[in-house]
Amino acid sequence: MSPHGLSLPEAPTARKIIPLIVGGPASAKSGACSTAVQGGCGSGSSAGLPQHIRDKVHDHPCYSAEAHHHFARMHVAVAPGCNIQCNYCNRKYDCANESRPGVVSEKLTPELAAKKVLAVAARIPQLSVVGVAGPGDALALPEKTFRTFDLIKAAAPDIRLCLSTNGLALPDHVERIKALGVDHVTITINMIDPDIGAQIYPWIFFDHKRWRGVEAARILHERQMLGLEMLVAADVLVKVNSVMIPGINDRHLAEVNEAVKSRGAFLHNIMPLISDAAHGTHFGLTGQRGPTPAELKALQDSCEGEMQMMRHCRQCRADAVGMLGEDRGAEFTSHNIDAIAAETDADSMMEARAAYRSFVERERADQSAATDAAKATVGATGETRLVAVATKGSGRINQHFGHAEEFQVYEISSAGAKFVGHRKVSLYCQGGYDDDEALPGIVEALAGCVAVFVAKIGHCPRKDLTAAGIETVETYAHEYIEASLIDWFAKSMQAHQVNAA
Ligand code: CLF
Ligand code: SF4
Repeated sequence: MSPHGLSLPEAPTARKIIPLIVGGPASAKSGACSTAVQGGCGSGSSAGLPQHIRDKVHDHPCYSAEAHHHFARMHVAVAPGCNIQCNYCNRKYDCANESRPGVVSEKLTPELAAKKVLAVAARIPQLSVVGVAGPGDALALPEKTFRTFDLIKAAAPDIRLCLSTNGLALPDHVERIKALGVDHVTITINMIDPDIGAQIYPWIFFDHKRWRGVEAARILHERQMLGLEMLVAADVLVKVNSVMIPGINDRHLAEVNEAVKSRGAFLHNIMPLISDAAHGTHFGLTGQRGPTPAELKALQDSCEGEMQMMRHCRQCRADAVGMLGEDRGAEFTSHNIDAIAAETDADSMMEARAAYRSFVERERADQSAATDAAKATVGATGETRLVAVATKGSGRINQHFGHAEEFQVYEISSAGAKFVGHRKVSLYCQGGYDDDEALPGIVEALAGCVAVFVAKIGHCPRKDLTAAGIETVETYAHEYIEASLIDWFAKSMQAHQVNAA
C-alpha cells in the first residue's frame, strides 16, 4: 500500500528479462527508432512528440495507448438529445451489459454529474479524464454539457475534460470549448463524400429544419471539416472516430484519413460497426455486418503513416466508468453518489491522485528502460509474431487466463512490441468452476495469435490452446508486457536460427 492508502501494483522481485544477442550487434538492429515508427501516442509511447502535446496526452487513456494501462476515464451522461440520426444508433435501447456508444442506464443533471465525478474520484484514484459522450450529442443541447464542465472544473481542477460530438453544431461552440479548458475533442467522421454519407445518415436537424439524403450529408460534412479546422487553430487536440461499415465506407475511410490528417487531426480511431438486430438499429435490422478483426486491422495498418492510429478503443457506453475495458458504472448510482461524495474530502482526493501519478511516472520510466534493454537484444529480422496478453492493467502480464474478459493483442517484430488491438472473450473461470463450453470461443477469438501470455493457466485450456497451435506462456507472470514479449521474441528467433542451422 502507498502512504496514501492506494493499492499499487507490486514491482517484480527480480527482473527476468535477460539480454540475448540474436543476429548481430544492437547497432545493426532495425528497431532503433521503433517508437517513432509505431506512432507516438495512439499506438505506443509519447516519446518523440512536442512537449506541449506530450503533456496533453500523457495521462489521457484514449489519446495514449501507454496511458491506458494506468489511467481511467469516466463519462457523465448529461446530453440526451441528438441533432442527427446515424443508422447504427438506437438510444432507446438500454442494457447494463451492453457496451457501445449511445447507451446509458441513468441520465444525469449537471449537478448530479459533478457529484458523481467526486464520488468516482474518491474510489478510483486512476481517474484522469471526464468526458461527455452522450447518450446523444454533447453539443446538441450544449448548455448542459458546458454547465457540467464548469462544475467539474471547480470541484476537481486536476481532472481533464473531454468531449465527443458528431460535429454538426461544433463550429458554433469552439470558442466556449477553448475557454472552458477542454483540451480534447473527438469528432465522429464517417465520410467526406455526401453520397456515402447519405447511406449512413437518414437525416440531420440544422438551422431549424430537417434535412435528408445527400444534402443532409453535405451539410454535416462541411460542418465537421469547419469544426475540425477551428479546433486545430485553437490548439485543441482533435481525435477523429470513424465507424467502419463494410460495403459502405470501408474503402472510403482511407480518404477520410487523408482529409482529417491534412487538416491537423491528431489521432484517428477507426472502430468496427457494432450491428445486432436485437439493438433495433437500422443497420442491425437490415443485416449490415461489421468488419472482422482482420479487416479492421488491415485498414488501420493501411492508414498508419504520419498520423497516429488509435487501436485500443473499447467503444464505451456513454456512462462508462473505470479503466478502458472495464465498466464500474454500476457502483455509482444516483442513490449512492450523494453518500460517497459527502464522505469525500476533495483536497485529500486530489493528493491521492497526485501520489498515484508520481507512482505511475516511476513505473513508466522503469518499463521504458526494460523495453529498451529488451530491444537491444533483438537482431534484424523480417519476422513478425502476433500474440495475446492477459492483463488487469499497469502494463504487466498479471491476469489468470480464466479471469480474462479480453486479451490484448501485440505484434512483435525487431522494431518492438506494438499494441494492435484487443479480443473480447467469455469468462472461462466462473468462480467455483471452469466453463469448458467457453473454451472453443476463446480459442477462436485468439485466431492468428501464436502465443498467449498469462499469469497462470490450468491444464485443460493449455491443452486446447496447444492443440490449436497457440503456445501458452507463464514464464513472464507479473512482468512488464512489452519487455517480456520482446524477450520471448528474441529467444524464439534464436531457437529458429539454431533449428535452421
Ligand atoms: Fe471518453 Fe472519448 Fe474522451 Fe475517451 S472514450 S469522450 S476520448 S474520455 Fe476512448 Fe471510449 Fe473509445 Fe471514446 S475508449 S469510445 S475513444
Ligand atoms: Fe446516436 Fe451519436 Fe449518431 Fe446521435 S450522433 S444518432 S447519439 S451515434
